[in-house]
Formats: sequence, structure tokens, C-alpha cells
Amino acid sequence: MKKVCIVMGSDSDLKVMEACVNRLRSFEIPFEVRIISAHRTPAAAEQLAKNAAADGFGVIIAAAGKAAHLGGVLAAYTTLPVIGVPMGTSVMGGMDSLLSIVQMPKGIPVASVAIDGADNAAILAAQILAISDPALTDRLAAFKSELAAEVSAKDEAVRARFSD
Ligand code: RP5
Repeated sequence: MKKVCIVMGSDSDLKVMEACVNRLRSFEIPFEVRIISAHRTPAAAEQLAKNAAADGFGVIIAAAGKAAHLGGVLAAYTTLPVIGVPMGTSVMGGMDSLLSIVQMPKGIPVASVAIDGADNAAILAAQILAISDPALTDRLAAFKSELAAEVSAKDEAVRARFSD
């Protein structure tokens, strides 16, 4: 199976991104985690993205905050899909990160999940890899069934408690 490359701009992003790691593990998807900054270590970002496909990655997840250019820089150097995770920030609540990620110029798209949406980034990466992996498709289908069962149980509980 192709691997997922999780790249984050700083170790301060790690706490949020642990949810991404945990979700990939739950789907038995191999991954690597890197800290590479579009601004502080741009040469490393270029090198990672240029080699990512040959290194066995199928998707790149790029978590960054503030002027969050990491996903865009990685996308510039690879044809692999790049999923951006905008980090919540103290000054602008993560809107700065979100807009930096989604407002890419035409030709170089970066997909984006919600602010601090690390879990969804893993699920989206899984869905991309599942296109060519029937066993992973089955695991995703089971996951969605679990989600539905959880909501149904909550629905039943709330109806039992409040309906006259
Ligand atoms: C971004 O700047 C990082 O992704 C992080 O979200 C933010 C702050 O980084 P630190 O100053 O905490 O290293 O590049």
C-alpha cells in the first residue's frame, strides 16, 4: 500500500495532528511524520515533495498555521494530492491558516479540511488510497457503518428521553 506523508510546519502542530496519526493507524495505513517548514526549511520541503512519489507516498497531508504556505509549496513540486490542515491560531483563530491554504492560484490545488481537522485529513487520505485498494475500501465502509450506528443509538436515546 502507498504511504501517507504527514508534514507539519512546527512541533507546535503535533498535538492537533496526533488525531491524524491515530486515524491512519486505525485504518492500518503506513505513514511517516515530518516537521518541515515552508519558510524555515524550504529546501527540505522541496526535496521531500520532489521525492515523495518515488519514496512510496500516495498522499501528502500538510499541517500549517498562520501564513500557512507548506501545502502550497509541497504541491508545487509534486503531482501527488496534497491535503492541507489549517492550524487554529491564537490571533486569528485559524482563519489566517485556512485562507492561506485554500486560496491557491489556479493550476496548483491544495485540498483543505476544517481548521484543526486532522482526523478528517486522515479519512480523506484513506479515501484517496482506497480507490486502488479494496481491503481499505472495506475498512472505510465499516467505519462509516460504525458512525451511522452511533448516531442511530443517540437518536434512539434522545427520542426515548424527550418524546411525549
Ligand atoms: C507555522 O507557524 C507552523 O505550522 C505553526 O502552526 C506556526 C507556529 O509555529 P511555531 O512558531 O510554534 O514554531 O509555520
